[in-house]
Amino acid sequence: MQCETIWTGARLFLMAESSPLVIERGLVAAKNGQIVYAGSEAEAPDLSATKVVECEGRLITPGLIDCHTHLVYAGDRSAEHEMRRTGASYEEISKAGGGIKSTMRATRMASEDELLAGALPRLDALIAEGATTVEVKSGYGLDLDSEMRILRIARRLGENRPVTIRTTFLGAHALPPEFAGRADDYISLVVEEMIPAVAEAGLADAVDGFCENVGFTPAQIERVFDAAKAHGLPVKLHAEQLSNQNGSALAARYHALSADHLEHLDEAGVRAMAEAGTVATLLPGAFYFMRESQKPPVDLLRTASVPIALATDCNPGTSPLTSILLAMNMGSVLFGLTVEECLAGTTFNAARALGLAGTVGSLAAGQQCDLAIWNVGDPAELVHRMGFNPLHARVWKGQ
Ligand code: DI6
Ligand code: FE
Repeated sequence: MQCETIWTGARLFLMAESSPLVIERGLVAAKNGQIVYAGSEAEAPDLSATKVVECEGRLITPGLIDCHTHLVYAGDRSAEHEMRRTGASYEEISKAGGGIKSTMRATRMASEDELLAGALPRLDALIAEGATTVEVKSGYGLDLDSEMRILRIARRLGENRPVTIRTTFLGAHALPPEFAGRADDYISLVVEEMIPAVAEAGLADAVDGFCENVGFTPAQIERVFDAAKAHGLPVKLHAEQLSNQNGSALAARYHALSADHLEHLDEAGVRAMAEAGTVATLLPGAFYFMRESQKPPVDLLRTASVPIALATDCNPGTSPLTSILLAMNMGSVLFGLTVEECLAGTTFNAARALGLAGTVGSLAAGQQCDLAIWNVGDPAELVHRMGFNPLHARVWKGQ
């Protein structure tokens, strides 16, 4: 078979099934931006290519996937650092004029070009570590125009860089000040105007919400999910981050792609997620940054075979993290995930959390040819080290 590019002499971390497998002396072949073969050189079919890349024993993994970010925002929350250091809580910071609403004010005032210019360096940091697919949420606009603007910029990120961008509408992130004391009315706006407009414009691939005592109630999230469903959009949910609201079970009832954070998830929630096939996306950056102590129930998730994804949650307030490798390290050190779980969490399971299973996230024929080629032999090195980037090369759609 004639291909465009063949990478030879590599160790392959296939992630072809949910159980990973390292192949020594492996080969990946690409044609028309897709993988046509990934596996051992010895068993490869007859292949020729215009370009042959000798990998000299380097490790190839699927391109990494950051399946939960809030990359597009304006403003700076570094002043909150000192408040947090001296013991202020998330709620106290918010009451003092910080928090999501301070980012909302800055974001509403920023132009599209300013927002794009602010988001690109964050995206570039992820790309530099081998990310080939990145999810981007809205949620710092909180009015129709600003939310649409954020989603348009998210799409533009994908036009400006060689990366697959998936957009998520997160209008139900926080209550904007003009709706103070009228959360149900704001949800009506989200449901009756924002979701229809966003869906009509094709600007969102999914709909998310923040189900929390400082966010929205399960009943309000249900209304958001009903509207998403009516417009054919899959849902996901920020759930059980600071308290147990049974948001994950609610998400599971709507066959959510993922429920995210999950520190306060209980056994019933785990069971509901397992039955629905909802991915558990863990966000250790936020856990670390907020110095939380309650860990997500990893053992229960494993026992119930709930797929676990890992992401940066890159946002200006609670997880100013643009390193997917550090998220993997934190997933292992703080939550006890294995190396295989960390890698599955940023490839195969992250793809599922975005509704992209079968398209990206593993090295298998028919998948988009997204590769991360690392200057390491053992996958454990990717998880073990901190603040070191061993990426040798990155391939997106075969290029
Ligand atoms: N959970 C979080 O941790 C972030 N959003 C959310 O729903 C907080 C975002 C912020 O503080 O700006
Ligand atoms: Fe988040």
